[in-house]
Amino acid sequence: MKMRKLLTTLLASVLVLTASFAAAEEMTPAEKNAAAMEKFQPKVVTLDNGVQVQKVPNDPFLWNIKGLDAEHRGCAACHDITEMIQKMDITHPELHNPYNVDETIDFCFMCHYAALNIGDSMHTIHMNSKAFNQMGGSCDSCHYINTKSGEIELWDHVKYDVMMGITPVADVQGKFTCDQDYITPNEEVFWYWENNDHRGITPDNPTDPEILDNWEISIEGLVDHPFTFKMSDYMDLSEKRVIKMHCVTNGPGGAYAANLEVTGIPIKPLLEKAGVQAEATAFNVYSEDGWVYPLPVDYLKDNDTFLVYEINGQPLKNVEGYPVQFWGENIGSVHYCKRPTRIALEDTPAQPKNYVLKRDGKYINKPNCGIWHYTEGTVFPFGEPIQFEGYADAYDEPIVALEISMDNGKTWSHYDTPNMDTIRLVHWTYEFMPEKPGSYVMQVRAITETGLVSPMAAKLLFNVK
Ligand SMILES: Nc1nc2c(c(=O)[nH]1)N[C@H]1C(S)=C(S)[C@@H](COP(=O)(O)O)O[C@H]1N2
Ligand SMILES: [Mo]
Repeated sequence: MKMRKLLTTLLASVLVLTASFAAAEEMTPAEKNAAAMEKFQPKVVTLDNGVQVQKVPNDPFLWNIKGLDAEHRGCAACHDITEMIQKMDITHPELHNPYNVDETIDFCFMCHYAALNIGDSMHTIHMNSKAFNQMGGSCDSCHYINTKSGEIELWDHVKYDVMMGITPVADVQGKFTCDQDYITPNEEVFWYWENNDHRGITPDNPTDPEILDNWEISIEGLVDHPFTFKMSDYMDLSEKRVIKMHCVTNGPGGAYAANLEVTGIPIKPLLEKAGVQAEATAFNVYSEDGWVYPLPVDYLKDNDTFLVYEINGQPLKNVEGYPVQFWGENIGSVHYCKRPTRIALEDTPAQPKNYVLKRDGKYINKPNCGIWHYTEGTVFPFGEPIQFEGYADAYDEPIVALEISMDNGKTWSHYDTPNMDTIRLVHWTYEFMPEKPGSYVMQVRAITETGLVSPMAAKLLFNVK
């Protein structure tokens, strides 16, 4: 739908351009300038929720529109990534946009950076796409060719470096707060079904209430007394805890992170009853379809684990793994096995697949942080302070500071976040009062105890009018 709209707009502008060029020859320079000033203004769109959005800054030279064609470049010019990947003829896990944060190509890279190189498939798909070719798509649609270095970059990665008309604010000042008490509302909780076969098919399991009570899990393997129990057998042990859930494949600036009050049966007393044998090295929670990410038995010493059946007082939804999901402290949520049927103590190798996604030996998304709620290009009224909000997290490492830049990374204002634990997300707020109307880009990055800095800052373009 978006494609067709873009195509019509493109065709229409080609017609207008042809007509106006003919006329332009007869215009005085002043008339020509006035016509150009009108024609090459960035679009302001009003979304269904009433929010006004302008994705490209105004600039006096009409550079962004005429010189860069900025409105027709980057993934979002044609796609909503969450919708688009479902339309592909190869299945993918369902994605969505909690906290109103759009998916970007950087989410795709999380799975497709090493194997199944996304660059290869993107080139094949676009070059063979009728729509892309009919629209006059080219290398420039997705890329920026850096004429100084000769590098082929991604437009989405460099657009704020090359567009004009962004107001820089050096050493930006604002009112900063941080806490870990924030609870993500249920409707903002992401879900992710990859499944053991990696086909990404979200299952459609029944959610009748009696299924929870009757759900059976066995404790087996290297234990003295293996046994099978029903959830109803141990409901009275239940505890409520606030624990984060952070997907290890959450892209830089992404929104696959939540702080939730969960209710669950602690696993420690069940393991005590079973009697874990000394040879056991791995604590493996298996789903009915075989999904398992082994954890070392030692992990259980310092971290609590739960069979969770409520999130913020609500039963799990089908997509969250109704009736039960395994949760643990200080691990990436790839370990949060949904619909577990077996807890097996084994003597196999085990390492937390916590968080450590590396490209060229470097982290891609640790530490991570995001700016919530505002659509890219949101227009705010001048004269009122803007309330920004988001999260930061580094899986197993505490966040010690956040840094904010509004001059494209030249200066960073530093805000300490003392005494943060790794069991919950860091939630931050920032109140910013723009001194004048214009377009601004806010960048946020997080810093951990060992000095890691977010490899890619979270960014948001906004306008003040
Ligand atoms: N059985 C099963 N459990 C699973 C998965 C899965 O595909 N199948 N996905 C895992 C991943 S990668 C994440 S991030 C979390 C997401 O939990 P949620 O869907 O409840 O948000 O579930 C984990 N548990
Ligand atoms: Mo995940």
